[in-house]
Amino acid sequence: MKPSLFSPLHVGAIDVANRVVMAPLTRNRAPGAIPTALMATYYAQRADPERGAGLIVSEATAISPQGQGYADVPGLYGTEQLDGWKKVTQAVHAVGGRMVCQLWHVGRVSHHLLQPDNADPVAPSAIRANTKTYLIDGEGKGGFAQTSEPRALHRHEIPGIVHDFAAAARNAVKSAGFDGVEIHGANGYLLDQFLKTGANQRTDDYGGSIENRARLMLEVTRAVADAVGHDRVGIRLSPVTPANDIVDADPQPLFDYLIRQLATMGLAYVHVIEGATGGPREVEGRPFDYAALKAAYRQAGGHGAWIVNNGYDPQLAEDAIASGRADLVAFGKAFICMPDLTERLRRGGPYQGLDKATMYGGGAHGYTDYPALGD
Ligand code: 8OZ
Repeated sequence: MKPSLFSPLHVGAIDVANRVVMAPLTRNRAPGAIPTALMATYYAQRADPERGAGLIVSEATAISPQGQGYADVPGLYGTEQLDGWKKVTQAVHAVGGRMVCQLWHVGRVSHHLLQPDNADPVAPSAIRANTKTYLIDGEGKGGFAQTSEPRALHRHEIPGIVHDFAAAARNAVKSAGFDGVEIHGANGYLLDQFLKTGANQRTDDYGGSIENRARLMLEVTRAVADAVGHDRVGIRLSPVTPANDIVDADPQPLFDYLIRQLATMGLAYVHVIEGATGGPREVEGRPFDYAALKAAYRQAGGHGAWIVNNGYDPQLAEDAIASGRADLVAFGKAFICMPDLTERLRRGGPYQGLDKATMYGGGAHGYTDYPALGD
């Protein structure tokens, strides 16, 4: 029988009850980087697999103070943060949900006001991203600000970045109770910056050739897999997104190499953003063959699940699963405004819309007060 959005699946060591994934969504509601009780409510509302996600990917979570690039995003490096996350995972597990934590280092997409000792953000090269980050002003109100000029990481600092990813992964699974982790390799953040020519002009063994530019992401993935078990690790990629001012001169061979290396690591899943993150599925001037990417992964021995994301409507999602083009589909904005999205997909609606004004920062409004069917 053909699988549907409502079929169960083994995602590495994680058994999921359906193929509907809640995508990672930054919501800026963790003051001091500490997850709150309100966050536990929000995730638990979306975690019952009868009505909600088969798998939740947490909002992007900083692996270290240096990895932070926005106000009020959570972290994974301090005891209070881990205790906060523990309450979230307990609430999710109590309703039968599954949840992985997205491991995040923003690299150059930060502001010195968000960095330890007001230091410059770090990056592969000292090239500023033409993008904005989110700060809290003196009055406690949120606002967007241009990112700061970064400094290039010294060669000797790179093992520390790998170490921070592995330590955060261990914290996530062993202390905070997550079912696994997702490495944030997408959207113009640190690992994507190393990967792509637009941000990486290094002349050492982490820059230049495809092999060199992919080195950090592969080292991080191996270290994280060693820390928590390869079958509890996923990775998120965005081959052609322009998010956060990122670009690569020739993404198809870059991602072909990367995916063939990842295929040897026994990962639980690969999660691919197709097109411009949160925007069009086709990016002008940046064609990309996603079927070839998946074929290369399978050909090189990659057995894990394949998650697709970006602009999926119910029909496109069902077709992706039924055709075998993907094993799971991740929904972002739809899960913000429909906690019971899976139930609505099963019934063919009704669907309700998103209030964009409450996406980043704030409290319960636009967060835990979207009604489910029958509320
Ligand atoms: C929206 C706002 C801030 C951060 C990403 C973590 O794009 C993000 C993000 C999205 O991956």
